Amino acid sequence: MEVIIMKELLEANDKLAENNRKYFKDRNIYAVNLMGSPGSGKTTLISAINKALSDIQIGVIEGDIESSIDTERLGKEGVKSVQINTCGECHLDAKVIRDGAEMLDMKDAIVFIENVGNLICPAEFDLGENLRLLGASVPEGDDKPFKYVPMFSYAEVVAITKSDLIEAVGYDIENSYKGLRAVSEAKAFEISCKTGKGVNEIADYLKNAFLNM
Ligand SMILES: Nc1nc2c(ncn2[C@@H]2O[C@H](COP(=O)(O)OP(=O)(O)OP(=O)(O)O)[C@@H](O)[C@H]2O)c(=O)[nH]1
Ligand SMILES: [Mg+2]
Repeated sequence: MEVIIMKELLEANDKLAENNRKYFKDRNIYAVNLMGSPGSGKTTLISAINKALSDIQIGVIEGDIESSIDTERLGKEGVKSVQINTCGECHLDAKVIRDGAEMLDMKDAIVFIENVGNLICPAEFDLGENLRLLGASVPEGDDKPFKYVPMFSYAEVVAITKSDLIEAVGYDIENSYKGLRAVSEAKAFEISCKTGKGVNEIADYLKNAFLNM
């Protein structure tokens, strides 16, 4: 019985995600579903990309279980953002993304959807995004692609964040690529928002994808 309910729930979500895709297309929005563990550097990455892309409008739909810390932080930097509190839910779904997109009310923009910090559940929910981006931070360990296969295989682009900490935490980057390549052909960027490494590269990648969609 539980299996049937879950299947129905995901099918209903997929229909709403298709509507979202049309909504984003009609408004010339390139939507990026940014997933990753709690504290993997998602908001910091959005902030850095926003600074790198001064000629492109950026909007953010922020998903958190509680609080508006991330939207307040982005607001101070002049980034238009809306906050969704899931009140305990471990992922965002297509319904709340539509509500968030209407609140954000933007067009001709790259819109980041910062998903709830979680390396498991968000990989089951299509939001109608254009791109699934995973922020996988160095302090989490190089073995994560081997252990969280659904998420690493769901992502179309992987940002290896906090690369300035590679030596400090003994991160074996070859091992992380070995795990990633076993399950995915996702494009990978090595990024540090502290030193700026890789920020312009991922920003340009998103800009090109937006301008050529
Ligand atoms: N050393 C280093 N620290 C970073 C980097 N990026 C982010 N951080 C730090 O990592 C911590 C978490 O960053 P956030 O951007 O808030 O992470 P998040 O994924 O948005 O966190 P949640 O929204 O709570 O899941 C903060 O203390 C950041 O300053 C980086 O490139 N290098
Ligand atoms: Mg955040």
